[in-house]
Amino acid sequence: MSTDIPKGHPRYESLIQREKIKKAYNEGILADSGMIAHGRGETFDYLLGEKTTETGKIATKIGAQLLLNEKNSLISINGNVTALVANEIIELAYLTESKIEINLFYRTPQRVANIELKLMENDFVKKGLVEVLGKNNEDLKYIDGIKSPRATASENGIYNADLVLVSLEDGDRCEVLKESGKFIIAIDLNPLSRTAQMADLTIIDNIVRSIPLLIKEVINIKENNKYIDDNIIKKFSNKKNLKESLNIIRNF
Ligand code: PTJ
Repeated sequence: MSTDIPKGHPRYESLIQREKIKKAYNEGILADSGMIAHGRGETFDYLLGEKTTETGKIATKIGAQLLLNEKNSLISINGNVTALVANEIIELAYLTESKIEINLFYRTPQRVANIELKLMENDFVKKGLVEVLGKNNEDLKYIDGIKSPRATASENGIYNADLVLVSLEDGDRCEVLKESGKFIIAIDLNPLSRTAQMADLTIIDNIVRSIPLLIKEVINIKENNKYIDDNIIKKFSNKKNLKESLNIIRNF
């Protein structure tokens, strides 16, 4: 059931996200477990004050620079990401010349087709300006270590990418991606999740805020030459970043 949510509602943003999640489920884009994952995210978002933290902002700036630096970068998307930020992800991929890959934990041919259809509504994809991989007609390989449908990877995409941006990812797969030598940027609201802990750079933020902010930072770097200094990148400690995020939650 869809509801008209009044703009003045104190939980407007949160309720709009729920509507998007429900719609994507009804369209066969979201896995049923995607609703549970979203609920877990909501809890952490609440505890983080439902805004991008200072540590989240720094991680995002660095993430933007790394995405621009890396020529072989890939953005992995699943049902939840498609539900919440499909167009924004495509814009980010376009701006950073990254490929997109549909990579599902609960992979079914029907869900892949539904997600592909959704992405095809976007002009960048329609015009072939952003490449979408991981589709049904591809001969997918298995990422070493996980012999299940959720571990499939396109040879020209995740399998051979040097930098992978993952969001709302499963910890096992993040670990395997990391072990295969890739640099992993993760977006996850839970600083304790295995994905957050395994990644090289974790943006602890809601994807609905972090992707638009990544886009803003990428544009800032490209158009205003606001490069992030190498020293800042080298000095960045993901462990410290996660600890600071946990402290924010503790002091809530
Ligand atoms: O579409 P599929 O088949 O690939 O399935 C996707 C889900 C999300 C169901 C699957 O990857 C899964 O079960 O994920 P987990 O293990 O529940 O992990 C999801 C993580 O994302 C949790 O740490 C949540 O806190 C976090 N999260 C949830 N919503 C958001 C979020 N992080 C950022 N932004 C959100 N909006």
